[in-house]
Amino acid sequence: MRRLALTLLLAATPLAAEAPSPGSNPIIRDRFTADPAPVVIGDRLWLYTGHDEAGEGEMFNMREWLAYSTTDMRTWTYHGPIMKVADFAWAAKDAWAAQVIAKGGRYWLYAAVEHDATKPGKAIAVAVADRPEGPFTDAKGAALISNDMTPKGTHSWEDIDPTVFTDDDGTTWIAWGNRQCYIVRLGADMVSIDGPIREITPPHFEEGPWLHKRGGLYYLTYASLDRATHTDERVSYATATSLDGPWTYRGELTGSGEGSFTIHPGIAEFKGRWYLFLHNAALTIGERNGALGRRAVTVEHLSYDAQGLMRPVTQTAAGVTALSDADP
Ligand code: FUB
Repeated sequence: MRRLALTLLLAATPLAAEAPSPGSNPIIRDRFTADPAPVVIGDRLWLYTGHDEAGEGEMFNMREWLAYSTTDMRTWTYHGPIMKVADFAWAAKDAWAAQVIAKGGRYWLYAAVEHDATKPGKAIAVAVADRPEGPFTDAKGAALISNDMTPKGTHSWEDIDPTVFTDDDGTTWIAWGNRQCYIVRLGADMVSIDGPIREITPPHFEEGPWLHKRGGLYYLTYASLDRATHTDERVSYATATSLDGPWTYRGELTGSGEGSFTIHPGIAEFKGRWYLFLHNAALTIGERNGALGRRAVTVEHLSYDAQGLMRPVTQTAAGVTALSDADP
């Protein structure tokens, strides 16, 4: 009889939810994160993200940038907010997409923010730190790029989403944009531009460009929107044998992020493997569900075919805990 009661009790007890394996997606589950930007520094991969804090009815509420790091792509160390948009005295709000690179023994953060009323519109800020975990401080005391510097643009938020890339000759380039994509060489001081701003907008470009190089090929990967066929962003890319172009459109790399209008690529090679960071809106934290302004960073394996083209990537729950195409 006792045995029957125990069997009935066990049958009626719901199974405890299985804890997700470390490293499965989304990789950060205790806060909403967006716009992932990885960079390898020594034996760690650092990941800089925006912090989504939108309440009900809010589109975005982003006030600071966060940093995480890992040595194994499975377990992530949180380093806290590394900077707030309020630390740029000339900026009004919006800690939007950022990227950090190391150069000259220092760490340079380029970020999209809203400029104050003296130069209305979005702008690109630059900050510097002596360690990857910060503290980062405003390196220029003014915008590096402001809306008046791209007068051909059609809207006030075209100067967002900087990607920075140092070529083999040591020159650093910055590309950015929303609907128009621009590129310019950075000065050796990292806080000025050196040369004319050129427009390089690839097909269906929406925002979130990411520059990287593999072998002799340059890749411009970005959030794309083909308004004729879909309503949420996907990731597309183009390649070139020189940063001067011409860029060859290579089509879509991913579909859309679950529940998310935006998707934002970040690419890194770490310990001999390639990774594609993205975000979606599939995370729920307590009573807060995913939304346009409550996103979650994910990561997938990235691989290339014999021609150097990136193989299509699907956002998965298993993420990098699954075998990659590059695995035997
Ligand atoms: O996170 C705010 C904005 O949404 C970013 O700057 C865009 O790339 C999009 O993800």
